[in-house]
This record gives sequence, structure tokens and C-alpha cells, in this order.
Amino acid sequence: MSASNVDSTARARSIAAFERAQRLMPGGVNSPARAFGAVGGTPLFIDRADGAYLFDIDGNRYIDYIGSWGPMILGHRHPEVIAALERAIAHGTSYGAPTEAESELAERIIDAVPSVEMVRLVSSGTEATMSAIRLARGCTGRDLLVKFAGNYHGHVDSLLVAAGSSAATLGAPNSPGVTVGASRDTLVLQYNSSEDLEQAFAQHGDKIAAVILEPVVGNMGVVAPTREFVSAVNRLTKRYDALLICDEVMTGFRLAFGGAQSVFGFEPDLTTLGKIVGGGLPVGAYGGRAELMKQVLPSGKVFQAGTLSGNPLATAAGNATLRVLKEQPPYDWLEFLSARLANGLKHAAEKAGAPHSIARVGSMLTLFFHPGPIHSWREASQCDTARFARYFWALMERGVYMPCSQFEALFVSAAHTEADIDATIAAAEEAMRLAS
Ligand code: KE4
Repeated sequence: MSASNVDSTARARSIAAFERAQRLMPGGVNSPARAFGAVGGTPLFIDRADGAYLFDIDGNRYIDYIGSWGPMILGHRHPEVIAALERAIAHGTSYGAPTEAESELAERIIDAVPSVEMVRLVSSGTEATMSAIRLARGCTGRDLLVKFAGNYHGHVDSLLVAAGSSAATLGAPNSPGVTVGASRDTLVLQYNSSEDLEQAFAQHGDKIAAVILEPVVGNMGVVAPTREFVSAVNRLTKRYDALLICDEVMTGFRLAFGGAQSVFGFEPDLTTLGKIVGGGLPVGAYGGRAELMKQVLPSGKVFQAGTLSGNPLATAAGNATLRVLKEQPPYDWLEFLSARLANGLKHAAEKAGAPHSIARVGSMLTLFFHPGPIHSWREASQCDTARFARYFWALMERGVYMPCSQFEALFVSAAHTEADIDATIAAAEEAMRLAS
């Protein structure tokens, strides 16, 4: 079923709302991923959410696998998060002065992530990665930055860079407005390519300030690191005195309480966080060895600031979320549900004869319309995205809201039930057939 065939009567209010929004905001959205560009059709305007469900303004209910792109690991409107917000809002919304809630959230992060001894709270994942990169350059006195194709770290100029012609070729801007100056200090390599990393360090090693990566990639669809790649990243950054930045904005507190680094063995100098640490409100964070973090203003000279950093409402939601994750860890339940879902989607694709591969790490998973295996952007970029778009809309018609791009992870929450998973699998069997 193509997007244009979607039963528009069931979404009349979203269609009208989108027409209005497009007159007011670029593309009618405040983040491009939401505009359904990758799948076509009209994005749904959401009225409310509860547990594992989204409800659009036309009153349709969906089983939600976006989870706000990761933050909602406990499900929507978790009672302890709502209660924490109600308590916080009774005291006001923002003070521009320190609060104990910020220290509590910092303490929770430090206790959870072994490599983090000190942390700075900011208001988004982009702010976290931008600041961690500036700190790495400030601490090392070096300019070059290594990133990997298919890894997304927010809209930081120095990371909006296309790969050069070879592993050792410095990058070029891949967005208007990003200057050559901002991009020429960035090397873009293939994820899971130890050879690329060896070559880049051999050629530029003493100029590389940091390597930044997603320890499990979510932003080209889910791609896990190979053991060899993890070892090469740890070894080469140490050997050349470059810093390793693990961008755990998506994976932090998602794949384990200590993040993907605790599962896969990355040894980061700095870690960036977001999404779950705000429990659905705007919180980002960067942290790492105290000797590095102490170089951030005002204890050090590396500048970084933010009006709403550590906002009382955001830290209340973040603290409540991390408290629940620590006291009632959902990871076994998430593993059970996510494995059930992955198996069901696999069988649905096999029954439909659709070329596919499934990648899953914990409660992040992607069904690629590509036979796989997928280890880097080179393979991921060959997926059948037209088939994905048909599959996406056929699922939407059946009340299942998947991420609106082949190159995203879907997220299972602790609020999902076996019945939700089984209903999703049944819908996927029909959607897969229709999408063929
Ligand atoms: P934000 O600035 O959007 O809070 O975080 C940027 C970011 C940094 N690092 C990683 C690993 C991320 O996944 C993200 C943001 N993720 C996307 C979803 N793939 C957010 C969705 C959107 O852009 O609307």
C-alpha cells in the first residue's frame, strides 16, 4: 500500500494540521525525522500518549515503537515520572541557579557509567556531543576528529560531513551552511573497519583529538560493533593519545544500566548521553575522567554554558526515570519482548519471501530490507527503502507506529505487553505481504 492510498478520512485532522504547520515551520516540523520524508504521506499529529500507545488527533491508537526516538524506555506517562514532575512544577519551572536535583542526576549517571567520574548536564544530545568534541580538542590541543559513516551525533557543524574519497581524506560539508573550515578537520571512516582506523591513525595519528562513535549504531538502523573493531578503537586511541568519545545518547541506559560500553567493552575517555536521562524532557550530558571534565569552565578554560541546563522539570523526570531503571530494572523483560518481536518479524519476512535481515541489540532493533549482514553504511545504504515505505504504511494502517525510516532503530518499552508484540507480528505478516 503506497502512502498516497492511506485512508485519509481516518486522518483528516492530521492532514489539516500538517497543512497549517507547513505554513508556519520548515517542512511543518521541528525536527526533519518527523516529516515522514523517507516514507511519504502525512505525518500524524499526536494528541496524547500512554504506556505503549500513541493517540493521534483523529482518535486513532497506535502501538508505539518510536518512544520519542528512545527516551520513553519506561513507556509514556510512567506514574513515578508524572508524580516527580507534579512535585517539581509545584516549585516552579526554571531558576538559573544550582539545584540539588542536578547533583542527584549527576550522581546517578556517575554511579551507573563506570567510565564517568564527573558530568556536565546540557539540554540535548547535540549539545552534549558538540561540547565533548570541544573539550577533547581543548584537552589534547589537537584539531582532527574521526567519525563513522552512518553514525549520527546531532547537528554539529563538524559532524555534518561527507566521507572523503579514502579513509585518510579529510571530509567535506554535507549540508549547506557548514563551511569547509568546519569540516576539513573531520575524517569519516567506515564503521567496523579496523583497516580504515589503522590507515587514518597511521597518516594523521598525532593530529587526532578524538574518535567519536555510536557504541551500537542506531542511526543507520541497528549495527553492532565487531569484537575486532572494539579492540582496534581502544588500542589505537590509546596508542596515539587520542580521546575516545562514546556517543551513548541513544544507547545509554537503553542497552544496559551502564550503557553499551559496559556490554561491548569500549573504554571511552568521554561519554555523551541524552534521551533516557531526561525521561522525555530535554536533558543531555557529557562526562568522563575527572581530569578531563575539570577543564570545562568554570573549573577549567573550555567554554560551555546553557540557560536551561539542569532544568528542574527535566532533572525531575530524569531522576525518576533512572531511579525506576535502577530499582526495578526492566532489561530482562525488554530482552524477552524484543527477542519475541524480532523472531516474529523475521518469520513474517520469510513467509513473504522478502530479502531481509534483522539486527537487534537489547530493545533496539531494525528489520533491514537487505539480505545482510550489515556491518556498515556501505551495506545499509543498499536497502530497499521503497519496500520499507510500503511496509511502514501498511503497519500504520493496522495500528502499529514504526520509526518512519529504514535507517532508524525501533524501540521496545517496558510498557509493551506480549499481546502488543503478538498484535504487531500479526500486522507485520499482512504488511510484509502487501509491501512485496
Ligand atoms: P538530540 O540533539 O536530537 O537530542 O540528540 C542528537 C543525537 C546524538 N547522538 C545520537 C546517537 C542520536 O541518536 C541523536 C539523535 N537521534 C535522532 C534519532 N535518530 C533524534 C531524532 C530527531 O532528530 O528528531
